[in-house]
Amino acid sequence: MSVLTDLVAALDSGALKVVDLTQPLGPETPVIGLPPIFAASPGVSMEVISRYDDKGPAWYWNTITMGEHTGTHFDAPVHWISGKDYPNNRCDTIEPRRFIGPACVIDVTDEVKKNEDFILMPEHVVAWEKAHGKIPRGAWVLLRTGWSARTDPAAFLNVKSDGAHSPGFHKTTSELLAKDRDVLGVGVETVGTDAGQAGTFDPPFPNHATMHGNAKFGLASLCNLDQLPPTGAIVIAAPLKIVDGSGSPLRVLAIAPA
Ligand code: 23J
Ligand code: MN
Repeated sequence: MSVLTDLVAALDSGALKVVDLTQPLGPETPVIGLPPIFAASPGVSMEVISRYDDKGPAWYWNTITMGEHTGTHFDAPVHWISGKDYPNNRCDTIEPRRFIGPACVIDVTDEVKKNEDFILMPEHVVAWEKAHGKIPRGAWVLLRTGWSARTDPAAFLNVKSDGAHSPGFHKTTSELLAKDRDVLGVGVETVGTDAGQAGTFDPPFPNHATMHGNAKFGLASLCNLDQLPPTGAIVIAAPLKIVDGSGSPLRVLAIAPA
């Protein structure tokens, strides 16, 4: 079995690189704001337990509190009502094989520069496939929008008088990816896997409804997608094994040709 020793040798030689697709996680991490009629998800708070002091003379550690869907995070099927009855649909029960797959990176940075409410349509996926080949079963489809360049939290969330504005997927695109291409899930650079205006769509939050309604996953607040090729990388995205968890902050790693 040489594939694993070959993998480590390629990482050591620099033929392959590890790309960290994860944003820093801390009190400054932006969190999604839903309309005030819905409960809010708290961001990160950290409290020192001890730091080489009288509470623990030789050790440093913290208590952290946050919503499950904070920062770079994983959406499990049970997160949405459409995915609530699938077997193995929560953080602690998903088959771990399903955390790893080839990455298909769809670059719509130019479109999003022109239109911050850009919605990915099935035609865009088909055009991408003409150039790069058919999305294989079990892939992570990553929507590269350039949105992670928005390091100012206000620009990242981009909330206006009529709500948030950020790119996302059309319902029919989510259906194509989930049902026909049988992906693992989709990953985005924005705070959630639906467009900023998706609460007004029919159905509301169609990507969540469709992905999770087909037992697929979501990855939100990714970065460094510009360091990945359109195809040829793999992504490892394993959430914390939270019992009955609907999602989890996680470290998302890609292995790509250098
Ligand atoms: C709940 C309701 C709407 C949305 C979300 C959560 C997320 O984006 C999320 O983190 O899953 S859009
Ligand atoms: Mn989420």
